[in-house]
Amino acid sequence: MTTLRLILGDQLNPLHSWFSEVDTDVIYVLMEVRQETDYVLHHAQKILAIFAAMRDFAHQLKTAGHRVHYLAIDDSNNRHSVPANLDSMIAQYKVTTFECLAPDEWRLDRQLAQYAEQLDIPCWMRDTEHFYTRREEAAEYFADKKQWLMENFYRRMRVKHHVLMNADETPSGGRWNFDHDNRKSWHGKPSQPHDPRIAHDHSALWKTIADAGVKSFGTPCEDHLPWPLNRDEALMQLDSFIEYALPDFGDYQDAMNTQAPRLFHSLLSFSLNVKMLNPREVVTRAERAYRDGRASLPAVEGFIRQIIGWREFMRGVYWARMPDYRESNVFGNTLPLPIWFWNGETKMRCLKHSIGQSLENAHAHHIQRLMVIGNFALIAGVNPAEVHEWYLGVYVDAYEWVEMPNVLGMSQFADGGGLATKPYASSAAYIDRMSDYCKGCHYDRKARLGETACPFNALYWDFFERNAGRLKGNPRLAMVYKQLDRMDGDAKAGLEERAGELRGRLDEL
Ligand code: FAD
Ligand code: DLZ
Ligand code: SF4
Repeated sequence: MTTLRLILGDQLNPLHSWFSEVDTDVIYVLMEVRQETDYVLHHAQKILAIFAAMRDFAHQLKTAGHRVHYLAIDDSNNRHSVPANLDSMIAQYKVTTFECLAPDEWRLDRQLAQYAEQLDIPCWMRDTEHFYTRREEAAEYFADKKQWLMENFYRRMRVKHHVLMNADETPSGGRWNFDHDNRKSWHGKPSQPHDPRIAHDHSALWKTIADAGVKSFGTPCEDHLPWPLNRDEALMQLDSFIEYALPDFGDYQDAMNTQAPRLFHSLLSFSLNVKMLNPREVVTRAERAYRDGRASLPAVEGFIRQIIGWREFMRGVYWARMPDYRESNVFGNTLPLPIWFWNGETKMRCLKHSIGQSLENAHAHHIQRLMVIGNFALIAGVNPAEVHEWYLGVYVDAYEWVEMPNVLGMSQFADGGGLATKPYASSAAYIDRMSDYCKGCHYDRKARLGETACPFNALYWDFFERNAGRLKGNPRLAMVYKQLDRMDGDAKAGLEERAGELRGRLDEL
């Protein structure tokens, strides 16, 4: 009797119950396949980090005594599709049972379910033992509610999992949410903590990937790959975050600065999403820092909300809405993604920095993703499917279950408000308040019209004017439409003309 157990590249959890005992009748398989490298154009660091982490994981399993079959990208027996490789292995090892861990992506979930259906041996799909919630849990919670509000879901999670709660079921500090205290811009103090990540030399692996013909973009950083490649490294990074960055996380959560790409963010999304870290241990350590007086409640609450709130909520949205979700485009946007998304060469300093940093580091923090890059694509009217593919490829932490609701729902409002109560659109004023981008920019942040007027300004007003039919009745946008209604006809016509001219030449901005 032989069992084959498949481990995907984002299922690298050494604490999974599968591994609690060694069974020589069980073979674990990991595979580097073109099916997964090529379904979207990926950032080089994303491919490199996943392969290096998969190899490290396979090595750890072998060291612990497990039987492992690792199919490398250049293995001559590699058929480069998950089902084809499984077929080969089932035949080779005379497998009598097939098991996998529930994939987090709809595409693979379907593929493995269909594969299992046609096998004539028993098949089991196991839980990854990673998330707080089941796939359907958010949908069950919102079944009888008018709108999916993250805040309601988050409060329920706090109570259910007893996170930052008092014994009498009231929230610690008497408040659920400290968001309003967490909006400072950053001017150099306190200093950005040092980057806790270890640099790895993976030049040889990078050469193998390139020689295999895998296409990618962005800087590979093959001789100093900075992403944690196993649980020990991820835990070191977590410790460093809790000690040096968490205390200031809340205050500067929304800040952006050309001199500080990391600010006080954790850089833990890769370790979490490939499951080296469990969200529970991250939340427990953050809460402990508050209880021990090492970090304030607004900082810790702000951080924990991202994990038990946004992260689990987005996953619930994904499973509730797929597969139709990927077609979302309520504004009917059709413009192609500007060319500078691939090279960062734009005169708009905010985008040059945010996209440049994404291409260099395979990472940008939340407000850069939302209020600079996503905001521009939204108000310019770029096709959301193209925006989604770019985000899915560029970030080291991008997996469809978390990326798609963030991009199509939160950032592009392409689902018509399924999860955001209003579009995250802003003019230059917001970007200027939260960053140092506008100083030194080719464009004038205050001007709306004229050759050097900041493109965000005319595009912002034009976005609301163009989409008034859909958005004007939204009470959260009453102020915006009041201002638009107060504008005289000439002012509106000027903005429309300027926006039309900008939308006609996005590549040149
Ligand atoms: P921190 O700021 O330190 O936050 C801590 C953790 O909270 C993160 O590691 C992450 O696990 C979680 N988190 C924070 N915000 C969110 C959120 N909105 N949704 C889900 N989890 C969240 N996150 C991804 O993990 N993968 C993605 O592909 C992704 N795409 C995004 C696309 C857009 C348009 C936007 C606006 C956000 C996206 N996010 C995504 C959320 C967020 O930007 C990243 O999780 C964060 O920047 C990762 O860096 P960090 O670990 O330093 O995060
Ligand atoms: C993202 C990715 C890449 C680039 N390559 C592989 C791979 O070769 N083998 C693999 O098992 N996983 C890879 N991954 C991660 C998968 O795409 C991920 O497991 C799915 O997106 C499911 O969430
Ligand atoms: Fe961006 Fe406009 Fe500011 Fe330039 S002026 S950095 S384009 S918001």
